Amino acid sequence: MEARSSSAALVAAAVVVALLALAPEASRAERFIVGDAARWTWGYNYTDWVIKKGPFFQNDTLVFMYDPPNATVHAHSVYMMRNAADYQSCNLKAAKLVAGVTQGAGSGFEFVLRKRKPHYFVCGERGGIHCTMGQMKFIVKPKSSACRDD
Ligand SMILES: *[C@@H]1O[C@H](CO)[C@@H](O)[C@H](O)[C@H]1NC(C)=O
Ligand SMILES: *[C@@H]1O[C@H](CO)[C@@H](O)[C@H](O)[C@H]1NC(C)=O
Ligand SMILES: *[C@@H]1O[C@H](CO)[C@@H](O)[C@H](O)[C@H]1NC(C)=O
Ligand SMILES: [Cu+2]
Repeated sequence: MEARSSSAALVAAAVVVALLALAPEASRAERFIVGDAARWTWGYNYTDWVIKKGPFFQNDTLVFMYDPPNATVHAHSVYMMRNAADYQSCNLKAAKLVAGVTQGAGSGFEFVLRKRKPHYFVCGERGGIHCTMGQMKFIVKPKSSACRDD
């Protein structure tokens, strides 16, 4: 009797484990506020943030939060650099606008990491000075969500 109920419990536990393993990948995607409490702003080390928060996986969401500019608040934006060289030098000439100066307001601007390629994010304000001097830049290369082990 004792043995039978404990083996029933084992079977039940195995079923739960099997169901968890079958859970769709998408439901495990995570959502990250870029910079956490600092949000998207001048002078925060986003390279360090990426190291601490990573790894990132395909379909995870990055949320960029920043206030729209006014007399006292400086403008920020989000651009994607085309390659590592442009990222290193903060050369915005071929950069693609991802979110304009007002799009980080409220609950923020969401970017889903759909592709497993390096994403070179920078702030494009002041002709690249927010990128060069303000450290508003980071690289994320999402891993396959099949590799998520949590
Ligand atoms: C990512 O999300 C899309 C849309 O929800 C889905 O079709 C795709 O299978 C997902 N990819 C992965 C690797 O989870
Ligand atoms: C930002 O963080 C990275 C990674 O921890 C570090 O290598 C770099 O020196 C930091 N930058 C500054 C300006 O402190
Ligand atoms: C500028 O925006 C900030 C943040 O949204 C707000 O707290 C502040 O009151 C605004 N200042 C002016 C002068 O509108
Ligand atoms: Cu900026």
